[in-house]
Order: sequence, then structure tokens, then C-alpha cells
Amino acid sequence: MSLSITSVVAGREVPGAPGGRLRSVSPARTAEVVADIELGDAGTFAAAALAAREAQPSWSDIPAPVRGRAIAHIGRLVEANAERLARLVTTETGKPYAEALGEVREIIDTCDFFLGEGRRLYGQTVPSEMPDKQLFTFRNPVGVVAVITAGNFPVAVPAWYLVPALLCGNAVVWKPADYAAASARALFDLLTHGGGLPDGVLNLVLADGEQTFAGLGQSLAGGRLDKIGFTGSSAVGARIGELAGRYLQSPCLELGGKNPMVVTPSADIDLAVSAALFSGFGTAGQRCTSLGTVIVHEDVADRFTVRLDEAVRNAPVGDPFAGVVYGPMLNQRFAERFEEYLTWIEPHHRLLGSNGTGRITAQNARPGFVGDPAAGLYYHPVIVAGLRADDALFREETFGPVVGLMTYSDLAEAIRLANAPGYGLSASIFTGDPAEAFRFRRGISAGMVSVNNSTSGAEAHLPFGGNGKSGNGSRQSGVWVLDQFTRWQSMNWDYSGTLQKAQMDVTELIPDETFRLAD
Ligand code: UN1
Repeated sequence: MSLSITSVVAGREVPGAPGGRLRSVSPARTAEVVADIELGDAGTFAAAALAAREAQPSWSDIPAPVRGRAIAHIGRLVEANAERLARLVTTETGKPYAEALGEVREIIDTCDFFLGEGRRLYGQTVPSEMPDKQLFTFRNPVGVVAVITAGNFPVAVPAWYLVPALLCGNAVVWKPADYAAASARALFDLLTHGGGLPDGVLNLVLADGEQTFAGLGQSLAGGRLDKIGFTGSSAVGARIGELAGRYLQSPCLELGGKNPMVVTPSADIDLAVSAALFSGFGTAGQRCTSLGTVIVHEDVADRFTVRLDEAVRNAPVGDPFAGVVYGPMLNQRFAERFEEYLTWIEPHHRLLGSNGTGRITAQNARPGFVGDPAAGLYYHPVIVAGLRADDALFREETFGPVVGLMTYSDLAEAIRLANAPGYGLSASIFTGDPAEAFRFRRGISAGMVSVNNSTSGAEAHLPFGGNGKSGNGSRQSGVWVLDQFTRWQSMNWDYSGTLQKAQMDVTELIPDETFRLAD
């Protein structure tokens, strides 16, 4: 079965593929076509921004509690379609079905959180420094929001943006990853149907990177866009930040990671090994929160290394519908990039976790592979031991099933190594010592810290985001994302009937500064 998928602007499908055509295939079975995609171009993007601009005022006139009800209905519709959507996500991206179901759950969790925010979206009443005057704060929608998302989480991460953006009264242009367009279209249909959204409130633009960039530029120059939310690489995030900055906008950026895991002498080693396996190789290492480097104390390094090697060797890899730890790479582009990362392996490295590296084939086989490796884009897992601080594999994000390993001798050194690559998304420590856990938390640059847990797998109502090369400090999820999709407006209301001037007409009580307590 192959779908034909187009952009949707102002409730209408955009015909004629102005940006060309693309065929998306399942990375687990590259002979299987998932969708024929008709791409839009910069003009499609700009038209979508205009449609959003026109639809936004009446959308924001709908009372927030009513918008909250729309989010509640969306959550229910997603729940009723959970297995179908998860199956599509697994087919299109190759992530294991259990992970795809978890991803769909994350949309529902997000709806559960924000349906209540429709009845809150609190402002404050604030005392004034003068009598007969009252101060208030209100949250206003920012207006038109462009959301540009990656395909490794083709539905959950978009929902982190789309659900709160809509709840707050914004209209949206969503540009998903072109290689996960079928999953995106499915989520788009669930949002528009479930929410009963008026035309133009949510628009879907399928386009390649350069057309999207041109469309962003046109929309910003034309005053049709007020905010950009972007999840993707640090390099593209920097370009988007630069463009937005020219229009005095600060985008919400969720970028790459080189997420460290520190294993201390008091760690539960078996627990640390299972966390490293899941963090490093879940989603074939293609999460922004995937484990980059394990930094293990020299006293436990041998024990940890032997066990991790064994766990990775025995991990089931293959058909994503068959209960594996991981399946194929997301698509050809990611497979090629991963092969490039493998060229960063140096003679001083020791390779563990597998009997081979690179593509899994009949000749370069993996014992216990689940299914037919020739059918898809499957890669051997690899642990690179003996990493040094100046290695490219230590410094750069390596999206794929590779984990680095190095040792440390004291916690300060571990923290230094953990911060050294300059990303700052997620970091984890395995320890039985609370002092170590809190010292690590304080010293680490990451926006998210785990103690005795995976670097990946953040819950949907804690602030999500990073620092340094991982982002510009913006946060998604929970109440924190409201600051991305609303702007604070203050109001002062003077009912004294006179012009009371702030700072100048304030009456102060007079202290008796000569007063002293008796000895
Ligand atoms: C991403 O890879 O862009 O914390 C997001 C996690 C997921 C989200 C990852 N809930 O791993």
C-alpha cells in the first residue's frame, strides 16, 4: 500500500508538487514504498504562513478552556488510533514497535497535560506601590509559529510544539522531516479532526531544507511569522538562530547532544550496563538524548566493560516489529552519515560489542540477527573503548549505534570530561552516593540530569532542552514551554482619579533609625 501525501495549506491539499517528488521507503524493508510525497516549495511555506496569519486572531478569540477541550479530544483520538499510528511510525522510521507505542503515549501525555492548561494559563494580580492602583499580568499568544521537526521522533516531538502552541492561541505552520512525511500527515489529520481546528490554524508544509529556509526568510521578511521552533542538528539550528536574530526573534531550539554517562565505583554495575545498552543503542542511537560516551571509574572499568561488551553482543538487532533492541537506520541519509562517523575510529581504539562494524550483510553477518539483514539499512553496534579527549568520536555527536568508552580517576575529572564536548542536553550518573549525585548535578552543563537512569527517555512534563551546542536555553514541555508560545503582557490600572507617578509619588513609612535595644 502506498499513500500519496501533500502539503495542506488553509485546509486544502497543495497540488502539483512545486518542490518535486520524493518516495519514502521503509528502512527495515527498503523494497517497501511507504508514501509518494509531493513536496512544496518556499512559496508553499509563505502561503501557509499567510493562511496562519489570517486564521490566528479568531483562533485566539476562542476561550482558552475551549481550546483545552480541543486538546482533550485530540488526545482521545490519538489514543483510539494508537496502534495504527505506532505501526506507521515503525514502518516509516524503523524504530522498534514498543518504542513507537511509547512515542504515541508521549503525545497522549502531552495532551493530558495541556488540556488542563486551557483552564489555567494563569496570569497574576500584583500589588502596586501606590493606593487605588492594581497591576496584572496576562499571557498572550505570540501569533504565527513555524515548527520544524526531525524524523527520529516523527510524532511525539512535533506534539511537544504543536499541542502547547495551539492551546496558547497561536496558528502554526508545521514542516516535518520529509523522510517521515506519512507519520507527520497522520498526526496532522488526528490534530485537525480531533481538535475540530478551523482551516489555516494548523498547516502542513512538506519541503526540503533549502526551500524551507527560503520560505522562513520570506515569511519573516513579510511579517508573517513570530516564532520558530526547531528540532534538529546544531549546524542547522545555528543557521535558524542567525536568521531569526535578524528579525529580533529568539527561536526555540532543540539540537544535538553528546550525552555522557558517568559510572562511579559505588554504581550498580548491572543497572548501569542495561542503561548504557538502552541509551546508546535504543532507536539505533538516533535520539538527541542518545548516550555518547560512558566515562567509567578506573576501579570498575574492567568489570563494566566486560559486561557491556557481552550485553551489546547479545542484544537482538533486526526487524523492528520483532521485539529487538534496535532496528535499521532512519533512512539512507542517516546510514551514509553513520558510515562517515565510523571512519573516525582510530588505531588506538579498541572495538567491542560486535564481531564486525558497518552494514550488516550476509558476508558481514551478526550472529542472532532477527530477520533478513539485506532487506534494510542495518548496522552493527560498536563500542569504542580507549577514547581520548581530542578524538573526533569524543567531541562530536555521532547519530547511530556507537558508544564511546573512557576512564576517569576522580569525580572532578569525570565532570570535566562530561562537559568537554560543549553540548549540554542530557547527562547521567550511576552512583550509590547522594553527595556524588548532587556534585555531578551542580557541575554538569546539561539541561537534563539522570541519576541511575538512562540519558534518554525524558518524561513529557519536565523541562526538556539543552545548553551550549544543544540549544539556546529554551525549554519545551510542561509549564516551561508556555514561555515559548506566549508573551507576557503587563497591565496597570489606576482608579485613584489622579495621575500617580511611579517611583515619584510613593509614600514611604519613616523608620526611627536611632532606636537601639537596651543592653
Ligand atoms: C529527540 O531525540 O529529539 O527523552 C527527543 C527522550 C525522548 C525524546 C527524544 N522522550 O529520549
